[in-house]
Amino acid sequence: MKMTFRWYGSQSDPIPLKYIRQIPGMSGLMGLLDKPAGVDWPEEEFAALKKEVNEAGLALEVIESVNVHEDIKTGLPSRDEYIANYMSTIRMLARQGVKVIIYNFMPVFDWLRTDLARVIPEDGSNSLYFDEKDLGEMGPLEIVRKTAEDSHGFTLPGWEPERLALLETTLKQYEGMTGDDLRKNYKYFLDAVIPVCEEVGVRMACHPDDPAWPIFGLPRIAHSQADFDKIIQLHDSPANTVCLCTGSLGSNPENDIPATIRHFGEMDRIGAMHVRNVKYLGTHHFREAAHLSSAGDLDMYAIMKAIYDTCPETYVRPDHGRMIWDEQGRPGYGLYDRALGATYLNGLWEAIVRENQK
Ligand SMILES: [Mn+2]
Repeated sequence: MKMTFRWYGSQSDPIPLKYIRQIPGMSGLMGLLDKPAGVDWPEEEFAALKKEVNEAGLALEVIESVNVHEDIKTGLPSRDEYIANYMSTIRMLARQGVKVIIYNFMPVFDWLRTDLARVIPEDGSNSLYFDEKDLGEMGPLEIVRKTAEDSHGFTLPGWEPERLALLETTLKQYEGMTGDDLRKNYKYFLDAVIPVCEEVGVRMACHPDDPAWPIFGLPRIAHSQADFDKIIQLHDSPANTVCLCTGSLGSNPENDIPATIRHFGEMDRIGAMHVRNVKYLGTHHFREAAHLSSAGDLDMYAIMKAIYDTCPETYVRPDHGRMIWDEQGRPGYGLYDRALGATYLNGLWEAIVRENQK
């Protein structure tokens, strides 16, 4: 297990790399370059980022959100150009030592919350929150406006302004599209990029829908074990893997997270793990919780044990944290609670390793 931390680059992340390095057991980043979907990433820029990260004593082997252009998802003729850029970016990242690319194939919205700072009454901290009842009263455009207002000026991953500017047009393109239509376009994409990944030694890792059910009538095809079985079968290869995000899949109590980790771990189809906890408040109603098992509804020990048993070499990062100790930062991506999360997960890991060495 390689413990990593998501970081947004020195231009847009208030957390210095030095602080991340000082979290015990931290070995690297899941990093992100601030590039619009569809762009061929310039190598000089990435090389500079890698140098900065390595000089801070951290590895940069996992890149998140090399975003897939909506034209690829909707199957427009312009997709070929964007796919060519994507393949070129894969080759560039491989040259720079990247092993895993996390992405998603969700229409329009990567993830959705109805409140980015809901106070947790028990301790006065706050966290991301979702209640479908609140969403019912807001259309997609309204929720986008609200999320932008509530994000303290930070660009949130998946909510990049250039994507959202085209929201109305993009939503129209998905009208009438079924899950099977989307999977057809997905297969076209994977058939192009997975052979490149095999050639250069990179794994693509698809992130689940969040929350783990359909929203706004959009086709969503990545929110259960059965969905990911289909995704893997679209182009069966060790390079076509899952970024198993426990909090995203776990937003739906019907998903048995440890069992799903074991299922894909045993197949060697887990490229990376996002590990966090959620607290169920009702049907399609939850908030994010501290990582500790007793703070939410996921069994974090069983999750770490499933990783230990089936994919012990994978990359793990703590995921969204609460805002605690009056920290002001990007919602979900403050320093303190994610550092506590990493430390807790490392503690579980040490105990599991020691128990199993007996
Ligand atoms: Mn995640």
